[in-house]
Amino acid sequence: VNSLREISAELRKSGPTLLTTHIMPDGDSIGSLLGLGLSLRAAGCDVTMFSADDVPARYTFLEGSRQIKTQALPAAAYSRVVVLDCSDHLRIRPIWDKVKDKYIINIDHHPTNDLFGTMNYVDSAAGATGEIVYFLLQEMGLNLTPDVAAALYVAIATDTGSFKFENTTPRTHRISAALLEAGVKPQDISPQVFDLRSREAIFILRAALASLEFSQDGKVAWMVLNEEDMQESGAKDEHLEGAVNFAKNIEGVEVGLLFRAKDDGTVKVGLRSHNMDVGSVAQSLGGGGHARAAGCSLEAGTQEAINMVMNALKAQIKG
Ligand SMILES: [Mn+2]
Repeated sequence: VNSLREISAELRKSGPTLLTTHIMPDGDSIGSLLGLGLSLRAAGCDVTMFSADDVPARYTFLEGSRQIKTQALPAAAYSRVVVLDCSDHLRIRPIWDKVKDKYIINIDHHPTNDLFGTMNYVDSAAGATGEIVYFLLQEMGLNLTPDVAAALYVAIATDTGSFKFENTTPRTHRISAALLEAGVKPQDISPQVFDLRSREAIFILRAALASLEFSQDGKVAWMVLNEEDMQESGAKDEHLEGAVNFAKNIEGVEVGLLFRAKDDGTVKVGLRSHNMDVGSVAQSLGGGGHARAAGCSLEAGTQEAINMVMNALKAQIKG
């Protein structure tokens, strides 16, 4: 891997620079994109910021977010392409064919990063790519404007789950302290980024909670949603984000499940746990994911799907 000094030197060279991030961008990708993009632009660099998918509404309050081009990649003879928060080229597949022969600078914190860049800087100890961008700006001697600081704060606060996940380190907090000194007001950012819910999301959550059931020992809690619930709530799948955690976070519960019956005869299952490896459980059912957050899709009726998952959970406990 390369050093931030080498990357800084490359970014100082002339010629247009494309900055981009992964599909379905999250707070870290948008925050890192804006943090680096606005800084380079202020330093006089010719920069295009691009996201193949639209900027999620909850991040459009960030200054400069409307300067991010979306959908179609603006044509230009880019001298280099900086890819942020992206573990492999499939995560930028809409533009990969157009950029694969360019000089690619890959900046990321995913331990699974496959070093697809010409230059690579991957620090899996960083809680967010935003932390790396912070050090890159320092290396380049660029000032933290309040707008840049807000973008990097969003990057770090979202990827660390509001500083709650195990990737939150003393360094994370030291960087955040510097961002607050540069003008970030957490009370202005958190309501927008973390607390705001659409009506659709609340309506579908109400339907999910109304369906809540528990296993006999109380350690598994599950909720069921069907197409009718989705239509009545006006909800799309994106509005289900986080709903399954309401089952997981109930006192005494170890595993929370959300069953979403679709009209095509499949049931999408979300699995969340405190300690149990539900990734293996999902895998045994043809799905996958992480140890404490996983999913699978079953061709079954709802009750059959519930039985299948309960049996797979029992098998995991025995095994
Ligand atoms: Mn990230």
